[in-house]
Amino acid sequence: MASENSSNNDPNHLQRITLIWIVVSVIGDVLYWFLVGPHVPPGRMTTTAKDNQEAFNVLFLIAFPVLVAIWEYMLYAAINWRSKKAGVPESVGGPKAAENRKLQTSWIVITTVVVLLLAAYGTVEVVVGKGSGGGEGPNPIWNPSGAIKAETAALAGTATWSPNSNAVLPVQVIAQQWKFTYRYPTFGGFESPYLILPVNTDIAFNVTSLDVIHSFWAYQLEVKADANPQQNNVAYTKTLQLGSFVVRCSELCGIWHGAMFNSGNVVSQATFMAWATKTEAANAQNTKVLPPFAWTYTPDANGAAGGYYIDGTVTPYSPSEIYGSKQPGS
Ligand SMILES: [Cu+2]
Repeated sequence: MASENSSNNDPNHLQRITLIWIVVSVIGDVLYWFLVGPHVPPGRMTTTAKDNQEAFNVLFLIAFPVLVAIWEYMLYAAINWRSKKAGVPESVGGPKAAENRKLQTSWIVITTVVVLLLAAYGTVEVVVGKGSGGGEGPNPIWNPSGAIKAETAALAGTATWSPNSNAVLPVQVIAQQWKFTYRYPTFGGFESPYLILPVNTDIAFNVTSLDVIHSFWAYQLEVKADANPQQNNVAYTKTLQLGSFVVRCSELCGIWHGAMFNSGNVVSQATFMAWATKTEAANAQNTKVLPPFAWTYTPDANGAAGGYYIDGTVTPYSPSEIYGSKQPGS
């Protein structure tokens, strides 16, 4: 601070700093919102991705003025109040700063309000975003309408989905060392190594694991849910745009964890329908030897516990495990 007797001739620093701060913050925020905001990852392929992008952009709008305030003050102080200029040997905080009630109160009030508003905003985003693409466990609190009905029907084997039906599409994500498999209960429960989804559709991901803990992370869909053995972890999103996306395992799960990824596509509802019905028919023989659709599966290599293969006996191996045996139903 300048010395007491010269303070009357000083320009009004606070006013000057405030003015610069407002101009730089507004210009920066406007440029960001229109030029950068729409391109921020993970894009807008799903409702959760779009919400995520918007939330990030709102946080940036709030954070940028704070950043500007700190940088600007440092720069302003270095230029105007460095010791040489002020004629003091070294810069020290004066009584003006230490006893400034107004400044201290404003600081506490402003930072408290910002933090509380962000907490409220984050909570609202989770609720409105139906869990925001995160795994909500086996009994999700926030559901898209019709989701519970679709999941109950999926388990009963009576779930259907067709274009323009507005029905929720349940998709099971089965993780194992070191791959993801996707099961479609509305199409006879066939399994696919590719995640194909129809556009403009609510998707209910039912994520589970056959062995260790994995995590299903479909980056461009903004869906991330832990895959735990014997658990059905549900996550929702709604597809909005056509395109391809990448799925990665995001939980260290063994030596080939880094290679545990695959990809998928959001396609038109008609294309999805054609793919699903064709794959259902092509896979019918294989689907028969799979365990019936369930929320979780017990890997049971020899079938002795009756969990994994439909051998229906207590013989050590199911027919499909005996080399050269006929496939059931063939
Ligand atoms: Cu994994």
